[in-house]
Amino acid sequence: MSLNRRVFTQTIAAVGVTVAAPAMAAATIEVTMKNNPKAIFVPATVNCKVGDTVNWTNPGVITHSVTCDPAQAVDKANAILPAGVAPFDSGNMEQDATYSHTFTAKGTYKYFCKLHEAMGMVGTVVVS
Ligand SMILES: [Cu+2]
Repeated sequence: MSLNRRVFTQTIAAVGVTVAAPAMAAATIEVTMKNNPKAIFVPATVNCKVGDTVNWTNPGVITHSVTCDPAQAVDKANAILPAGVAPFDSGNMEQDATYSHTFTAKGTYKYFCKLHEAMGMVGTVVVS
């Protein structure tokens, strides 16, 4: 009986460690929309972990969007989501607008700006 009790205690301790790990350090990564010399996301590629948030800011006077929705893309290669993940879209972002999205599934996300997709205003978020 005492052996079973010790094993039980060790199991609880192990579970405690496992539960504690994901609670640490969810990060927020900043991406800026820039207009010069052309409309781009900076940085164009972001690497993050499950649970992290990406925060986009549009500091300029030209309207942009953060759109990760194949239904709205002219070129479907510009809007890629991991299987089963719902599309997301900031809508139009005027000057000083911000938009945040928390990534809860691993995979590669390709998104674009609805107004400047044809100019190559595209970005990538890789979630590991
Ligand atoms: Cu744009």
